[in-house]
Amino acid sequence: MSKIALVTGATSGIGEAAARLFASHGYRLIITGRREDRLNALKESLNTEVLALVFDVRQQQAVEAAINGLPAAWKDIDVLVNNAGLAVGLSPLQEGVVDDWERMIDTNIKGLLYVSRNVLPLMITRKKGHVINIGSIAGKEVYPNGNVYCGTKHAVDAISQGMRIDTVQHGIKVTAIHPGAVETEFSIVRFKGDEERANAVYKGFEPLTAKDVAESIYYVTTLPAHANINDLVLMPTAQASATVLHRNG
Ligand code: NDP
Ligand code: 8X3
Repeated sequence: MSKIALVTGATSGIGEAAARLFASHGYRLIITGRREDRLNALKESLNTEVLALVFDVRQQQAVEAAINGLPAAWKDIDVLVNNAGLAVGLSPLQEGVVDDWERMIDTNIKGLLYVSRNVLPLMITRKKGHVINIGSIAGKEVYPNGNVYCGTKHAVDAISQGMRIDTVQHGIKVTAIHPGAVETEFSIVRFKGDEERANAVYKGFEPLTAKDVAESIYYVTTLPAHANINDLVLMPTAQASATVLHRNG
């Protein structure tokens, strides 16, 4: 029986690329997100068995119902990619929009926790499984106006460490992958649909693509059973830190 990967936030960007890559390597896929039309289109385009689950990771009961309701043939999840996440806004803390903060905290921290809380017991029963949490360079450094987004990604870093400690006795692997700038819908979401502002983020240098990150996600699953990459920071060559970018022109 082929392995199963569950990818949250598979309707776009890194999650979609990861789903495509795992499918190309023969995995069966559980893909999740809120946009049902995109999930269905992705499902149709993948040459493997796919289960599409529409839920908002912020809704604890919906997450629990989706995972508990998995058909028996889909419960043996080998790889969980906790990818669903977002930044909303970029402003000084003292001018921050509380609703933006709540969206980031509820999605990036609580959503990741809800999904993990429901999937980990399934892995522990089988004494194997690999959880890959998508953090960010924003979880390693704090940059101006990044305050709450950086806070949520620092939390992903800490939660990944805690998850590794708590599940090591059960043979579970936990990897955190922290990308720098990746050109996806991320900045369009951050700037609330302002495409000009979003495009400016990636001007003058070559950012990572979603596929670049997907390849790292897949790579960490290919190590032998006794070896694990705990933490991986993946940057564009032109990016030295959260704030130091070498731009042409
Ligand atoms: P995209 O905006 O392209 O994709 C985000 C994905 O997250 C979408 O599939 C979206 O699905 C899903 N998502 C967002 N909110 C929710 C929610 N409440 N419930 C369920 N799914 C949700 O961005 P990226 O691919 O770039 O982002 C993926 C991850 O990578 C995020 O965690 C992000 O923080 C992180 N990251 C991104 C970087 C970048 O520069 N792009 C760099 C470092 C980390 P839908 O809207 O259909 O629900
Ligand atoms: C996304 C990268 O630098 O915009 O996590 O925070 S950054």
